[in-house]
Order: sequence, then structure tokens, then C-alpha cells
Amino acid sequence: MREGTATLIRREDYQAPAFWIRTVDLTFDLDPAKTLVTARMQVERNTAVAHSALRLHGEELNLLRVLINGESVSFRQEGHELIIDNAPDADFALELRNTCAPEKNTTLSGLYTSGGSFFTQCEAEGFRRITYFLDRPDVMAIYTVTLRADKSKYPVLLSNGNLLESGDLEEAGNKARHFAKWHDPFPKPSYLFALVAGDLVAREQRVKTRAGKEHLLQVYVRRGDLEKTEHAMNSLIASMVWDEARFKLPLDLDRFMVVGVSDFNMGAMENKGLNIFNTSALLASPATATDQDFSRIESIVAHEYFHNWTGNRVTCRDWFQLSLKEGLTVFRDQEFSMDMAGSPSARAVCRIADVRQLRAAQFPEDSGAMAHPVRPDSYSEINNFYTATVYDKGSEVVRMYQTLVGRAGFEKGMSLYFERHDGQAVTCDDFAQAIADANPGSALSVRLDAFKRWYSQAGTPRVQARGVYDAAAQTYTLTLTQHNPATPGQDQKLPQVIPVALGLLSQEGQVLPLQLQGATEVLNEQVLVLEEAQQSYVFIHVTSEPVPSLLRGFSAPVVLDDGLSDAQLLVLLQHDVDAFNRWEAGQRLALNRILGAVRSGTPLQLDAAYLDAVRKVLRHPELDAAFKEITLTLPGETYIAEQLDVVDPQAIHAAVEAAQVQMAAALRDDWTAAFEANQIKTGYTPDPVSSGRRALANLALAMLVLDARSTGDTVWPGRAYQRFKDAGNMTERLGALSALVAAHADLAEPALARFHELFKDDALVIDKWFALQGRTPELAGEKSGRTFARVRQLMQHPDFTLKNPNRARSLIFSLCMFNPAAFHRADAAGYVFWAEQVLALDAINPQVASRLARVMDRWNVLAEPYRSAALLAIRRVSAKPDLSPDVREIISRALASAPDADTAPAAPAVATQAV
Ligand code: B3K
Ligand code: ZN
Repeated sequence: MREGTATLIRREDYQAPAFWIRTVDLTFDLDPAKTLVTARMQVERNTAVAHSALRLHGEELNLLRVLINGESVSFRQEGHELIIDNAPDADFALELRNTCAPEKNTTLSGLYTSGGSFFTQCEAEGFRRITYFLDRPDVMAIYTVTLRADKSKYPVLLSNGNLLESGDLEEAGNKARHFAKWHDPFPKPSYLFALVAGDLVAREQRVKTRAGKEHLLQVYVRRGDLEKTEHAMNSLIASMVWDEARFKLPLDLDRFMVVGVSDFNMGAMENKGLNIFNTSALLASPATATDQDFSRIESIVAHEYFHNWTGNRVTCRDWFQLSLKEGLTVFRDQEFSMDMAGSPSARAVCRIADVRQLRAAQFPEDSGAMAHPVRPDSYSEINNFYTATVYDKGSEVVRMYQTLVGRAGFEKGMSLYFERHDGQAVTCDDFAQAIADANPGSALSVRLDAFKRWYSQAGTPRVQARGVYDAAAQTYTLTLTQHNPATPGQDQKLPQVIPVALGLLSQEGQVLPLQLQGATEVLNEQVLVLEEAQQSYVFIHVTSEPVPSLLRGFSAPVVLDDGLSDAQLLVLLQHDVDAFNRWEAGQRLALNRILGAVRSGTPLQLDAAYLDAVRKVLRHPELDAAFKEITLTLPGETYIAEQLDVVDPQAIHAAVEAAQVQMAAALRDDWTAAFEANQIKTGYTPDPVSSGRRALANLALAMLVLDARSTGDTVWPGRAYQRFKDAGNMTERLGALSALVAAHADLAEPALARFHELFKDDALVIDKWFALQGRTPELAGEKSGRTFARVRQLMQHPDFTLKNPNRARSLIFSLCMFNPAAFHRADAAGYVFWAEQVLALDAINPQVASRLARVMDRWNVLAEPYRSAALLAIRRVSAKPDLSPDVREIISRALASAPDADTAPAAPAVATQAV
């Protein structure tokens, strides 16, 4: 039901709840059409706040009974609230009974069915779709849950915590039902509640913590998927071991369960002791999953497991504090992945991948209509704020704490955080205070207030660095200037605390020792803490003009303008000891050339100096294959767009394509050598070295097939087809297929047909088949628009459905979000398609629709004719009267920057019509 006015919730309006719910006893009589829920709660008035009515949240529920201390009581229902005006002052028992309709629930929030089983998703506000409750994270209760269901259809009945008892139900005339009773000893907010009921099987493993306590780990999936759970189980065990070793955080439950479901709005959910996963983030076999899938699964399994402490044991006071758990947990999963990767080079590749992701998703968010601080100030639909800013920039903020207090200092800070706040619902301030208090006198604690601007100011700070070398005095003066551009609602920003890790190299690439004027220490690398709008640093005893290597390891989430020349970037690319900056120098060299072509409107022509430099990387005898692949991959089109004030997606794509074609031709022999040298003959393992080699071989093959398109060569397309057919794993098969789909239409068609035939029964692989076609790059001059036409056609494919989020994303998001040149069309057909799909999805699943709506966040920086056409499409969506609050919020924010914004609703205040 969509009704009334979508209210704007403000952070500054936070008030503690008028009541606490201390225990909850839930009984579910599970039936897909009508599930009966009985809730018995112990409720206590919060005497610390003004006396008021008990107002419980509830949505899409059919209320049957309300009892207080066993007696009926008068109540009202207003909008999405059940209001009891005369709740007692003394503690009381509240009993509610209601029904809900899981099989009709297409939103995948609350209780729903998928493939004939029951699942829940309660974060952020799904619990209120199950029963009436104080559905807010600062109300923490102890749950006991009884599930009752048909035994043959739902043999497995799961909920949070430990199993107390289970057995058959002795009901008159019906012996087909059974029950299970679960108890979670840890108080938790309702968003961490979960249940699962269905015909599932489990992989099991018993493990011991360091203290010698034994735990049962289980991964539940549908029959037939069991052999695809080994990697997830291994990842879970590795996560347990890592969290104990690095942060001394052990598993606190006897049993830890993970369950896979194919209909799911995101990757996974950290419900206490019962994590629920999108099958795409859980299931993997060499034949069906790529190296990227294996690594994504490892990191998501770890992420959800790590939430058990950062999120569940210590949770958020209110949803504005979301980054308290998400930023911190992303940081933890990134650190875990780096530690798992092992070698310094493999660690750097992890860091580079994380920064690429930040730049592709968070930087554009920070400069678009949805820009918001890591701790937002207001929202109308909290689900819209599970964003790259809250997650990925939030993680960078946590990383800066670690940079400022050191690794050991950060671990001390984490210990203090748990010592102070275990079992509580707290704020980002509490986290900051714990890290600072554990590190008195540190670079963080002396600047804590200024550091916390990272939580309140949106936008990506720009840092300019300029160095002056004085040969006579042997000094090098580095001046750093910071500026954070205006974002919606924030015109003026204060300087932020920006750790800038740096080193100096000689023109020959030797490390130059660093000694700041006035300091006695001589270092090879050091972290400057920029805190003013402008600061200068003088390094002494600098014997030759240095090349500065700044922001090493990406020490802060900023855009750096270091003004380095090509010659200086070439020194860094060849010699920097910091692998991140070595990669960055290569990206900058490419970016400079692509931006030069786009800005001047002239065709891109790669010069010999650039081609020689990348050839050297490709031929380098010591660099890892993974590093070569990531360095030879050009910057993404979204990141390139981010550097421009006015964005012409077609011009960007044309420049990138030209760069690829020229690199393919100029390095032909080296690609051949790289392809041959990186064939792996032994069995498949997803380790960083093997996956790096496969990635480089795939890139080389793509280049060789692309080059064959220009030369007319038939050998490489033929070899790609052969490799596609014979591949022993999905990484190689998909690599070969995408090389053909990108550049050899004739062989692509039979390959695509064969791929579909081979994997038609495996939904996750069919998702890849759709995604590959939706992401196929347009080729300048030849059958332009081929991808768009293909997507339109695939929408009619019998395997396509909007109801399954993975499938909808595989085709629609691939085109609209990840294929700018196919999407941004001069005839506006891409935008018309987008509007149609946002509206169609909104009727089924607002969370998925709203994510798609965000594609237009940056419509205002598009060049004409795209800009006007995009605005028309946004208005078309906006004109729909019964949009979900989710989509309405996104669209209103987008329209806030329209020329006549003052006549449109201001962002983000919105009004939706009743239906
Ligand atoms: N906490 C969940 C995300 C819930 C999203 C709700 N719209 C998964 C995670 O971040 O681990
Ligand atoms: Zn998370």
C-alpha cells in the first residue's frame, strides 16, 4: 500500500523510544497464502522520555488481536502505526496476533517465499511487515521463535540462535506438521531477526575457536547445489580464524548458519547466527563461477560473518549511523581479503580493485544528485541510503583512523570500542571516541573534531599538490591545498583531515630519504596530515630534483591533482616502490590522453612513449600477471566521465575504444606472448596467482580478437572459439566468449547459443549470459546500437523475468548502469527504456526499482542532446502518481537540480498519492 505523504526523517530529530521491548516470543504458523503470527512481548515504559502512547510499526498486516496482560485493550490504527493510548506505566505483557501473505510479497522485504521455501529480510524496516513492533535498531530484545509448518514441504525450520526443541505436532486430524523452537541468547534489534523454512540440505563442519569451544557451521542450499558450497564454507572458516587472530573476536554462538536464496534484493544479510545469502554470493564451482565470483563470495561471506561483532554485538542507535556498522565491516572484509591474498603484490591488487570500485561508484555519487555525507542528515526511505558513500567511503574513513593511529593503535581502539559498547546500540561518535581514547596524543586524537567532518560533509575533497625544488639549498617544498566542492544542501565546507602518505624518488627512480625541516627522523615514506586549507612542508637534504609519489596506497578518499608531467609519471610507473602508485601512474598516463582527445574533440592517437611504457609493463620479468592486467586495463568510462564538467558518453567511449584498438595493434606480439605464457595446465584453483594469470590471458585474448577485427585475421577469433568450447573453467570460458561477443559477431552467435544450451538449467550462469550481452560494448561505426537492440530483444526471452532481482539486474542494469555508450543514445531510446523499466519494477519491487532510478543521478552534467532527453525521461517517471517512496525520493532529488526546480518539490521533501 502506498499512501499519504512520505515523511522526511531528520537525524537531529532523534528521540529515544517511549517503550522498550525486552523479550519477544514469536510463533509462526507458516502458510504461503496466509501465515499466522503470534507475538508475546515483555514491554517496559522508558521513563527517561516524555509519557506517550505506544506506537508500533506495521505494514501490509492483517491484525487479529491485541491483548495487554491477557486482556483486550483499545487501540487505533493510523497509517502504518498501531497505537495504544493507554498502555500501562508498569511493565506489561503485550500479545498480538496477525497474518501476512508471504507468497504475494514481491518486495522481498519481510517474510516471502522463493522456490517454494520461506525466507525473511528485515533490514532495514522489514520486520514491521511480519508483525507490529518497535521496528527501530535501538530497541533490542531477546527472541524465542517457534516455527510450525507442513513437514514434507518444509522439513528444515530455522531461526536465530540455538535450537531448543523440535518434533512433530500432535494436532487433531493432522499429523503432517512439525515444529522447531529457537532461542537467541543475545539481545538484538528486529532488523537482525530471520527465519527460513523449506526443503534444504546443508554442508556441515565442526570447528573450534582458540579457547577450545566447538561450533557447528552449516551452509544450507537447495538440493543439487551442495557441491557448490565448499568455497563458501572454506571462506567462513577462514573468516572465523582471521577475526580471532586480528581482532581477538571469536564466534559467540554454538551454531552459525548460512542459507542461500535465489530471490534476494542484495548480496547477503547478517541476521544473528542465520546469515541469508543471495545464491550469487554463495554458490561456486569452477565450471560455473569465475575467479571474480570466487573472490566476491569470499569477501561477502567474510563481511556478513564480521558483522556478528561489528553490527550485531554492537549495533546502530538509528539508521543515520549505518556506516558505523557498514563502513567498519567493509574495512574489515577488505583487510581480510588483503591478508588472504598474501604477497605484497597481491595485496596491492586488492587495494587497487577496491579503489577502482570507489571511483566507479562512490565518486560519481558524491558529485551527483544523491550526494550525502557518510552519516546522512535526512532520508525519506532508508533503503536508499545503503550506498557506496555509506559503505565504501565509510570504509575509507575507517582506514584513515588506522593510518592515523597505526595498525596496533587501531586494534587497541577496537578493543576499547567493544569493552565500552558490547550489547549496545551506539553512534559513529562513540566509535570515533573509542579509537581516539585508546590512542591519546595520536594524530587522530588531537584532531578528532576536525577528523569527524568526514562524517558530516558530503563531496570528494580535491587536493592539489605542487612542489618546488631548490637545488642550491637542497630543499624540496611541497604545498598541499584542499578544496571540497559544493554538494546539494552544502555550499560551504570546512577543511578536512587528510592523511597524505608520500615518498620521493630521484629522476632515475631511486628512493630519496625524507627529512622534514625541524625533524630528526629520516624516513623512506611518511604520512603528512593535511588539516588546513593550505599547508607547506619543507624537506631538507634533498640531493636531486625529486619526483613525488603522493597519496600512496590511496591514503585518503580524495581527488589528487599533483600536476606531474608525463616524464614524472613514467618514472613512477617504472620505479615506484608503492605498487598502488605505480598502477595509478599508468592510469594517469592513459587518462591524460583520453581526456585530451575528448576535450579537444579530436580522435585519440596514442604516442610511442605511452605505448613503450605499457609494453614494458607487459614484458616485465618480475611483475605479477594480476598487476600487469590491472595496469593495462584502461580507466573505466564512468571514472573518465567523473573528470569532466560536461559529459558526452559517446565521445568518451570513442576515445576508449580507439585506445584499445591502438594498444591491441601496437602490442600484438606482446599480447600473443602474454596469452601463451599464462596458460594454466593444472587443475583449477581460485588463488590470486592463478586468477591473475587467467585475467591477463583473458585480456590478451580480448585484445587479439579485437585486433583481428581490424586486420581481418581469422586465427585468433578461431582460437577464442576453440578456447570457449574447450575451457575447463568458467573464467576462461566466459573470457573467450566475451572476446568474441565484443569483436566477432559471426562467431559470437553460435557461441552464445551453445553457452545457453550448456547452462540453461543454471540460473546464475544464465544471469551471466544476459549480463554479457547487456554489457557488450558498442563498436564505433559498425552496427552502432547493436547492444541496445539486443537487450530489447532479450527482454522477450522466455528466461527473462523482472521478478527475480538477479535476472532483472543481469540485463537491465548491465545496459543502463554499466554500458554508458549503449545506454546514452542521441535518439533517447535508452532513457525511454529506463523509464519503462523503473516503472515496471516499481510495481513489483521498489528497492530494485529505486536502484535503477539512480542511473540518472548525474543527468545534469550530460552534454546535449542527452541532458534534455534525460530530464524528460525523469519527468515521465515523476509524473506517475503512485510511485513508491523509494523511487519518489530518488527522482525528487534528481529533479531538484532541474532549471525549474523551485516549482518542483525540493529535494528530498516529497508527497506521494494514496492508492
Ligand atoms: N546489512 C545488509 C544490507 C541490508 C540492505 C537493506 N536494504 C547487508 C550487508 O551490508 O551486509
Ligand atoms: Zn554489511
